[in-house]
Amino acid sequence: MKVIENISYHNIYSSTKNDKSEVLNGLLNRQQKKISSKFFYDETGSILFDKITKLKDYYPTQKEMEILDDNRQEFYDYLPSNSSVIEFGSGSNKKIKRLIKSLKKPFEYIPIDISKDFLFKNALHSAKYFPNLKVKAICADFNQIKSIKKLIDSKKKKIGFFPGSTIGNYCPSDAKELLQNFSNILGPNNHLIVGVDLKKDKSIIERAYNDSEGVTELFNKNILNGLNKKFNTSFDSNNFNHKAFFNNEKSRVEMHLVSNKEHSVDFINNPITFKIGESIHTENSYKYSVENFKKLAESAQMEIKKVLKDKKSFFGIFFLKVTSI
Ligand code: SAH
Ligand code: AVI
Repeated sequence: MKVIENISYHNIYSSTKNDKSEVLNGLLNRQQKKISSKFFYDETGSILFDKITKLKDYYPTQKEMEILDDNRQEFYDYLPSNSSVIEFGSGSNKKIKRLIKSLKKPFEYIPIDISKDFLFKNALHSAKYFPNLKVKAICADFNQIKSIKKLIDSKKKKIGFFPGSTIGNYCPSDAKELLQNFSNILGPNNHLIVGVDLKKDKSIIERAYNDSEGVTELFNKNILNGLNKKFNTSFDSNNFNHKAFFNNEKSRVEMHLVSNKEHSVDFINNPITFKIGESIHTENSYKYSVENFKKLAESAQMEIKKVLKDKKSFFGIFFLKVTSI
């Protein structure tokens, strides 16, 4: 078997104890139960998300790829050569392939993701696809800034890449903090390229989260299977229905799991009780106007250099620059 020499693997994600209290806190004694959307991403969750990205109804991936394909020269001209390319929440490697091909002599590729097996598999794929590029795969939670920084050469020029509108899964105040954390990892004068799903007709958005093939429903319910594996609980996803709708006032899609019967689930000796119709809020997906996203980036002390959109203005890729940290 051929040994692949241009890849290294780093697993610094180890926060099961914090995860346990975070999940428990979200489910116990709350009017609106909630689970953080980061718990979607065990290996099955990552595979299901990847299936979502190929659905006709899920426009964000198609539109972001269209922007990457139609603007290769913009990326080539604007972004510096010989940089470390750091991808936050890398998932599958179809977007990074396009970005790397548009860059001048990238120095190395550093995908960072919480979903270890999926990350390592895709990083290996990237290392084989780009045999002259160093690949350093880091399994971590975005908030592990100090440990992530230790693995990255501070002297290199850096291009951060945060595609997929994963920024939309954070409420605006957390999104601001996340941008500041990324600025801290990247350092002053470096670049961050962020994919952002834009505001549009509600029916188009709602269809993307209620797809006709039912993959989003499986993805939503799989969060419970993930908890069962991680914490040895016995949630039964058949006791819940998928619900996703656009909340106009907050400009976000909300995903919920709605209990279809009265029942109780034991979570490490804490009974979590559900009434019929009671929901667990599993995800927010904020949709921004270009102006509102610019304001958010400015509030995180980032400079907005350029915004690229697809032909229908469904999706935007924002070129940001770190000013101070
Ligand atoms: N960038 C890809 C995948 C988006 S899905 C795309 O555009 O298609 C969101 C990705 O972020 C998943 O791969 C998930 O595992 C990762 N992720 C979510 N929360 C995270 C966190 N807190 N820390 C690190 N990675 C996270
Ligand atoms: C990863 N993230 C940006 C996706 C989104 O659209 O908010 C996750 C997703 N949830 C349901 N479908 C896709």
